[in-house]
Amino acid sequence: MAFIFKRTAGLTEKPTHYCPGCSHGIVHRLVAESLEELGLLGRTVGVASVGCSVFSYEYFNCDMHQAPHGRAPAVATGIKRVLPHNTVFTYQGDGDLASIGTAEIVHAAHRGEKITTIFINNANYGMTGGQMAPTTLPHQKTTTCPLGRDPESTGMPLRVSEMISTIDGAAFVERVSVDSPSAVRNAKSAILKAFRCQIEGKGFSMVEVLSSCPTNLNLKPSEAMRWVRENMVPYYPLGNFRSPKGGE
Ligand SMILES: Cc1ncc(C[n+]2csc(CCOP(=O)(O)OP(=O)(O)O)c2C)c(N)n1
Ligand code: SF4
Repeated sequence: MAFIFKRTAGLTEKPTHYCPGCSHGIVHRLVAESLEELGLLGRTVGVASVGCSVFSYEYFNCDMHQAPHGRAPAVATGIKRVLPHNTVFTYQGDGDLASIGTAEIVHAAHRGEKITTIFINNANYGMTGGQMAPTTLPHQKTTTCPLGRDPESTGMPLRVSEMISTIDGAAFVERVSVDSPSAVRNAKSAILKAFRCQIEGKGFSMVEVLSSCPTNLNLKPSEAMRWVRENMVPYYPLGNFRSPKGGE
């Protein structure tokens, strides 16, 4: 009988701790499949950050490092400079990357570090109980803005991909979603391109993934996916913001 589905060698057999319907599991699978398909597993170092994905160092089947809050791009920079022939990636949530780690991601991109960042934008701080993040939508209710985010006092949500794509050292920047099968296929394609960009030495690459956090949205998994599609995608347009000159 022909195999139509199998585990990816890019993930360990440890069951993940993510809530049912959380996008972290989907994105882990896409990153792991990409590393496996590109033959990179034996020479990849991933950097886990702080947040719900903190234990990703136990899930990816490659060497992993753990960085303090927001510092993953700085840690990845050191690893890549010491091991330039290895593939190095960071896996960061929006609380981690777009809040305390804003300086790290901006300057890693600015320096053109040849690393890849997988940025999970789920519009809240998932792990610590669903507080407002820089990416929380206007009027979205969270535990720290129970009446809804007020742009008057907190500003508008930060569009990280647009910001990073203005930086010359950023070679590849794309925003994807995982709210439907076709969106998942596009997300995989972007992640493959980002890793290829790194292998070809073209500069910093980042894929932002619009993601669902059903637990803190207080929605069923399917409703949370619809919420991403109907509320996040209009504010955070999907698409490629930057690709290396002369092809991807
Ligand atoms: C230095 C430091 N500051 C704050 C925290 C608390 N903290 C842990 S996880 C987290 C938010 C992470 O949220 P996010 O990056 O959005 O990831 P998610 O959990 O949503 O996947 C915060 C604020 C911490 N652990 N360390
Ligand atoms: S709290 Fe949200 S981000 Fe964290 S594992 Fe649960 S669904 Fe995922």
